[in-house]
Amino acid sequence: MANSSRSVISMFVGQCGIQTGVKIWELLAYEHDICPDGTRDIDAEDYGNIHSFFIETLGGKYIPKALFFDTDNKSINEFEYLPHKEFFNRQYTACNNQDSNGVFSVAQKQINSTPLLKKYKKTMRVLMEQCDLTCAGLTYSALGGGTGSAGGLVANELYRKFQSKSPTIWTSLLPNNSIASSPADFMNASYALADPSAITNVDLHILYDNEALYEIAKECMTCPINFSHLNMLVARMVSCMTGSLRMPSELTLDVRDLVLNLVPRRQFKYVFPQFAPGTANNTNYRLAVGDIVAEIFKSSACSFLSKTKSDKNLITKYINIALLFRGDVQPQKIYESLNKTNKNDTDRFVEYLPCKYTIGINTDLLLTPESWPIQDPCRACCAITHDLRVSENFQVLADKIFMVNDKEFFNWNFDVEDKNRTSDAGEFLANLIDEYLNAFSFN
Ligand SMILES: Nc1nc2c(ncn2[C@@H]2O[C@H](COP(=O)(O)OP(=O)(O)OP(=O)(O)O)[C@@H](O)[C@H]2O)c(=O)[nH]1
Ligand SMILES: [Mg+2]
Repeated sequence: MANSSRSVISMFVGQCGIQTGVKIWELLAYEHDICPDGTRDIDAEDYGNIHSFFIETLGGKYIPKALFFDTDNKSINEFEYLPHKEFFNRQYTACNNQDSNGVFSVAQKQINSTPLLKKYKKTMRVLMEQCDLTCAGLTYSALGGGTGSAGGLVANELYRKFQSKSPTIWTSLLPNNSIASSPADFMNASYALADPSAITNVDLHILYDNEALYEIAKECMTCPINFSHLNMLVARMVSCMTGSLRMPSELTLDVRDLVLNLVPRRQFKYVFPQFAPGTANNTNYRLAVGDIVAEIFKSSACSFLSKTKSDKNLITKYINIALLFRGDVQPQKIYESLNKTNKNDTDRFVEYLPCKYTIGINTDLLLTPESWPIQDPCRACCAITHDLRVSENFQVLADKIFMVNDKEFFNWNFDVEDKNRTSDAGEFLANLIDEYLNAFSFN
């Protein structure tokens, strides 16, 4: 059933993207009282904007406005074993049966030279027909995966073709310092970041890594940690980020505002999330607004990107921070806390932008499904920060790709085209790092 709500289209690409998507939708369904089979109690409270993220079918069920895309079929076939299997409509999935073996150019060829791309386009068209007004395209994938990188680019590009006037946000897993499934992950990530299509078709790029997520998960969950737990943390971030589009807000901050406020120039669009409270004990889960704000600025405790030099010395500098609050929070308390926290620290922000903070408040509590091993805090904040630490993480990536480039095995797995891509990607990263450093030193 088409409806006139402003729709957000979510696109989940590759294994990491799809598995993260499963947790995101489990959480969004739970927040909107949707059962695992897609039905919804008619007496359930109407948040008003349920149609921004869900399609109401003719049979009265609610299903995600989402596409799932992979070169192999493993992650999509897993839907069959989920309690939510009926909720994930196979009509909105597209896959082949062979992954890229972790190589960007192989994934690119598979996508472009098989019926997969045609199928994906068709799937997207069918989904778009369900949505009169579309206000954002959100893509999720691992930049280190062959499919996550090459397929992520395709997802963003196609969305842009269908909807040229609404922003695209790519939330992606960056391979990090110590954990990556293969050195090729670094190459794939750098190719995706430097690809001309990413430069033109992605408006905001949210980065996180598994090493940082493991650290947070260890603090707030007592069970042995696996990917699904890391994906729960990402799902909570997405719940905060999209709250204003799905439920009534005390202070609205929707995904378009995020792009407007966090991206001062086209090339500066790389941000990363933090979450407070970052640890789970009963005291922390009742933290006052002031303590939550202070925790965000301590940063290293709850950041979604691994620690860097700046974290340790606390000399990072911000362009802008979006603070998305959930729960029992009054605006006045936030303003007081921000003034207090930053009173003696005038150097913390670049000075040439009109505002330092962008704030959103949804007073609905951040709830999590009962089976998730995380407590529900009575107030929480997801901060999306644009700051110098991003360029430090890119420096790590740039160093890695030149290390991998020198290795013999690179010649076995990659071809001449990839070698050229590596030098282009290295140049792109070096320029970007320089531009960031200049922007941060200029006041
Ligand atoms: N957080 C998280 N990371 C994952 C998950 N699944 C895989 N990863 C990480 O993602 C990176 C590889 O990406 P995948 O998503 O497996 O690859 P892909 O996009 O399917 O691409 P192929 O190489 O073609 O298989 C590795 O660093 C994995 O550790 C997941 O569910 N959650
Ligand atoms: Mg895969």
